[in-house]
Amino acid sequence: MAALIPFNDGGRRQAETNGMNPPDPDRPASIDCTHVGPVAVITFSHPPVNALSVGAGVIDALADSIGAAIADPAVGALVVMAAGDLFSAGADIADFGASANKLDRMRALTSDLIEAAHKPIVMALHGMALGGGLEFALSGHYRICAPGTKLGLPEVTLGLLPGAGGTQRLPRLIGVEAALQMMLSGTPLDASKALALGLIDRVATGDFRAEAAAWAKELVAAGPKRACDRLPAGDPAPAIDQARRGLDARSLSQAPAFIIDCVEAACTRPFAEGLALEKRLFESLIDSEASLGLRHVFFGRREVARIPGPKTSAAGVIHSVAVIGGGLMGTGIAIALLNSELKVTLIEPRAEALDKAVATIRKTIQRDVDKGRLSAAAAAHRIDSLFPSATLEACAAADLIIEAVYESMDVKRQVFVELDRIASPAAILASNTSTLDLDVIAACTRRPERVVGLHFFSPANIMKLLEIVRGRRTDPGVLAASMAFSKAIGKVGVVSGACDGFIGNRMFEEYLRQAYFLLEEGALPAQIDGALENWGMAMGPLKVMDLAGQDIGWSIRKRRAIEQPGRPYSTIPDQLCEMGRFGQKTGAGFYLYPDGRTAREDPQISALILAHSAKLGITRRAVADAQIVDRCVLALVNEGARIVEEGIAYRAVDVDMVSVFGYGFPAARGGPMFYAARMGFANVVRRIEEFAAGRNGWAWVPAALLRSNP
Ligand code: 3H9
Repeated sequence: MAALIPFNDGGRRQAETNGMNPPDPDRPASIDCTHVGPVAVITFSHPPVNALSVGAGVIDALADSIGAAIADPAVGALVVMAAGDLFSAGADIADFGASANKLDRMRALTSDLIEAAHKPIVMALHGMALGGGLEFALSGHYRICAPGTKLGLPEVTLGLLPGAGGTQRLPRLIGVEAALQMMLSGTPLDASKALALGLIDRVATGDFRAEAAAWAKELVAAGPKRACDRLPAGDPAPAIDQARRGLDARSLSQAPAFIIDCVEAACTRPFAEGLALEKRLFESLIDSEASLGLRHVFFGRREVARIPGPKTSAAGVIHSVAVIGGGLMGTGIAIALLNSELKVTLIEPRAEALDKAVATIRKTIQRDVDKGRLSAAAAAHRIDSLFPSATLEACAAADLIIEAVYESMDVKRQVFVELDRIASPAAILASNTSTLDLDVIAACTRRPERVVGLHFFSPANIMKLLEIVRGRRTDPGVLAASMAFSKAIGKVGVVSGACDGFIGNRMFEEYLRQAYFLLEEGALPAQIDGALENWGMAMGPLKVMDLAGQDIGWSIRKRRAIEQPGRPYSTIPDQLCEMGRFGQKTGAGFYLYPDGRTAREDPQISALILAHSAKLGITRRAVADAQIVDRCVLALVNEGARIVEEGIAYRAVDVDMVSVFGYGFPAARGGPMFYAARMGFANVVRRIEEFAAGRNGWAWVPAALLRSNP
């Protein structure tokens, strides 16, 4: 039986090496030192992203090499640079299981060796300098960049703060406001902006490596220049106050607040004290639930791209795509593909619907131009890459065909019979179905091995998740090509076996079932949504259904009543639908939407719910927010475990990534399976057994996998 791995460390075993990320023989770290006249040029390499790993020996090797060059009387200046495509993606995240003082080696390298050196040290950056990589560069006395280099401190996205001097050096270099902006957003700057702010000293005009060495030679006489010698310029109070006011009270991570504390210390306390505070707060964050969850998601989204089994090469590269269906879904998919610079043929037989789809696509692309996110030339190129057509024949040359027509087996069958006739033999035929049996769809063709499900989430140009559904006969090469396609269009692809609802909707159904039962027992919509939103869900379940359209759930429940008569739902949402309250699109659902978007509680719905409880003979009780969270979230957990148990998901992490990237589950909680692991599987089972003894306890049979994991 599969294991529910509690912490995903990117596939590496932390325990064996006292928490440090061990050297990986496939990704050897190396260091090289050459001399150009009086300049020692030190080049480090640690594929694939030059992570500054303590466990893999990168930090010690850098310290040895830099230390030796500083001590060498023949050396007048040093240049530090990296091999490969980028300078460094930062500290090695897989090192973070280590005891805190191991990371001190990185702090010693930057502060005690590099910054304190009596010879000038030039950091020569290219590609990207992120996190600890940028902090390492900031400890150098001078910085030169290749054009286009990105510089950023994205630690906040991992629930951390820059912990190797970044919070102290950055405000001194670029000022408090810009430093806060950079560290609180985590968004990198490009080289020209970095130059304007004073983060770097030069942008190379030619070969940055040669220019760095030549510059270092000139700097021999100038000697080192240190950022830590002065306090940040100007009055820091307004920027710090503004940043504090901007903190999100609902954030599960303390990192943003701690970053502000560190910057305040940089402005008011001696450098060494600021560094000490930064280290203490970094260490308190590293074991925080939010950072553990966010790091799980960091590795998890990469882990799900690895399809278990023998390594298979992708069955073709996808250059051109045809999308069939110009409805909401087809239009969104077309925009997502155009945004990824693909050629898209959009096929819609109804002229009016096709015109509407093309107009929406143009409008959406233009909005990016208006907001300054896209140049007019790039927008024109995207529009030119769209080929609208009314006939299916137009998909004959496409590498990938995505069917996004009405969710009816009869309609889809007809489309796939035609596609089989028209599409090139090398094409991949994909269905965007969210519920129908992919094997039945594939069986309509003479090439079921080339049929796959590509389940986009609405709006397809925004939502990150792509469920890649493998039918019984889907070729592994087609799955591999679909995964590569998913990465190419910037989605998080997760493979799901074929079953009703796949991974995400299957879990969501159990979650909703509990939300509706809680309405019958004593809660009202705003309490349920509020409890789950305060816990971190992007949107409460009842608001989600109002947004998606109550009629969608209604048709599924009608089908379920026939398929699963022993698993009833509350009839409250059906009563809403009978009143024509389909959610936002009709201005009313569980809530009223006077402006079409903002939910307002409706006393009529409260009365309806109370009357419904009375009709069922239920004495309504006060339901605690914590119980709402437990019931709804553990419903996700239990169904998720069952999905892993049945092999629908390869691993627990697949369930987590579907929930985080498709259903608004808080990334800082890692995903339902990660959350369950943190709670302890035995505690999860105990809670489920308590629910099983309560009202509608039939819905609570603990998944065997939960019981089998300690
Ligand atoms: C930090 O620096 C803390 C310090 O302030 C304090 C220290 C005291 N560590 O993303 P990709 C792996 S916190 C370990 O697929 P891309 C990644 O898992 C760090 N591993 O490539 C993957 O492994 P695999 C702050 C890392 O081209 C492989 O490298 N820095 C790290 O799509 C390829 O990665 C960040 O938050 C790492 N730091 O994107 C930046 N980074 O092949 C994190 C990557 O086994 N990194 N890996 O699946 C990134 O944002 C992206 O990797 C990057 C490249 C944009 C650089």
